Amino acid sequence: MTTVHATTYELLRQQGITTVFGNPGSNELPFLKDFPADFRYILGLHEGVVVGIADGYAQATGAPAFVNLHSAAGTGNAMGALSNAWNSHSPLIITAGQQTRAMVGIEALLTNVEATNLPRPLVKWSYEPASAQEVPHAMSRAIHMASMAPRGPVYLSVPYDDWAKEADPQSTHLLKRQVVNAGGLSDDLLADLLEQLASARNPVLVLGPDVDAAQANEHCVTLAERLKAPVWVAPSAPRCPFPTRHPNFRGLLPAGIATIGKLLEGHDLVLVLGAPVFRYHQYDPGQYLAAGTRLIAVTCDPLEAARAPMGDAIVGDVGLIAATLAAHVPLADRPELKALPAPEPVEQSDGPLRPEVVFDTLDEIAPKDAIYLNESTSTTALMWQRLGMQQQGSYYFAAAGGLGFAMPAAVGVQLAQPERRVIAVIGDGSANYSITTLWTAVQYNIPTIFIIMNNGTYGALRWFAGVLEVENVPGLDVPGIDFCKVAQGYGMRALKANDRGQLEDALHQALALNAPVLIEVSTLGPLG
Ligand code: TZD
Ligand code: CA
Repeated sequence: MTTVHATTYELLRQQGITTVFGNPGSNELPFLKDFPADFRYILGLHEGVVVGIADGYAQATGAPAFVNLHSAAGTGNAMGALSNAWNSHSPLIITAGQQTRAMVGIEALLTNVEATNLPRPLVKWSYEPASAQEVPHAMSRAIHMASMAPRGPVYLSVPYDDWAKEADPQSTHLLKRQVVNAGGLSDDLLADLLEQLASARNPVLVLGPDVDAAQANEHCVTLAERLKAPVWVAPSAPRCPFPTRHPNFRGLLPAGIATIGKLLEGHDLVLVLGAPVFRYHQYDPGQYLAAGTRLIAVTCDPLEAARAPMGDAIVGDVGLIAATLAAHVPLADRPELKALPAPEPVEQSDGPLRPEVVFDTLDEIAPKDAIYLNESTSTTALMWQRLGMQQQGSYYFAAAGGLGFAMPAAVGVQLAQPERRVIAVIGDGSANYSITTLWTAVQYNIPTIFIIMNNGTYGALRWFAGVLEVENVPGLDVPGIDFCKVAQGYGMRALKANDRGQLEDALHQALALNAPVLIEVSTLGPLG
């Protein structure tokens, strides 16, 4: 007889999924039993870390990543990470073990009560098969649901007694199924869009994370060069969709309504590709767009299109549409754009270091194709100004702003892209949400470099307290953590950098090693 276990593993194999990111419990052991030799298991010590690693891996490979969590408690621990994965359209197949069917109704210990409701609303689809025979079919649905546009996390709860049962012989139909999206522009839509672009006097491009996810950065370069249009990155950016040293690049849009409206003033047409319109943050009321500015957004996500407060939207394949526009848009009859001046260098030889110095040092020493993960919240704008990020897939940030993403995601990205070095720039506050990531990086020798920006405080919240004009707020400082000792406790090499010279030395040492390293830098806070 062929078991549900054997059939499901064969399905995963045929669908190209052979890595399991997990943290196991008793409900999951029957699934993990006789773990096939051609599969690999990556153990994370907390479920937020497990989903964070899988999220980084899924984003960097562009393929679905498989996660196995423990029942309700494991799922609950993963919810913060799931909020980021939901917002970044990360194709995650999150499975969780359920109690044995005979004991779900009596709610034995480790029953996942109303399992399918637990991860909502942060999943596209959530399911528990009605019978053991349905498990391979449900897994097949999960894979295709996660992978189809708009991609995103799905959830599957499987009672642990299902794995040993006999599979439906017709499950073999599922093994090699391919389900693909086709979502280019119709001739009419293309003609209309080209006409709008050609007749615009002063168009501007605003690019979002799904450009990078669609591997369409180069198409956007061509499009910007042919339109001779400036390029902004959409606010609260989770990825980098355009080379930051390109002459047309203007920077990261700030995340306020009025500020964006004013910044885009004077442009008669705003073309947004691959971003929600917009992911605002601080409340900055005002005009979404100045009078005389029109906006058209191209997105893979109908929910994004529907909820935008202004402009028209086209729901389709962002990569295909960017490629089509780049190939067809005529060369504009306007002067070429000039690059913005480089930011002023900051002279400082002793510490604590200004964040500008950290980024300038990184930019000078790190490989040009380094991949950056950012969770140093008060220094994001400086990072975008001072780091050259030229290639596809060079930057990742928590798409929902949920901290605890960048450390594990850095490990997932490094696992997906061993040929490029991953550098995670992490605030001392943010580092604590997923600190156990260090253990996984050490145990699997995943050579991510973690740079801890230690200013002793939740700097972004100090800034926000000023924006909101609130005073005497408790809980904003995090003094007294020795990150080198913490890293060493997890078995990781760790270096302290108290001034620029020490940072340079530490970076050279870390880059020479094929192993994970943590560098703790004393930095000045945002208020000096
Ligand atoms: N908890 C979670 C899971 N996500 C969050 N975004 C926050 C809390 C709130 N939060 C921010 O939005 S920024 C921030 C917190 C606590 C401070 C992070 O401090 P840091 O970086 O040391 O990492 P900076 O540069 O000092 O701000
Ligand atoms: Ca900090």
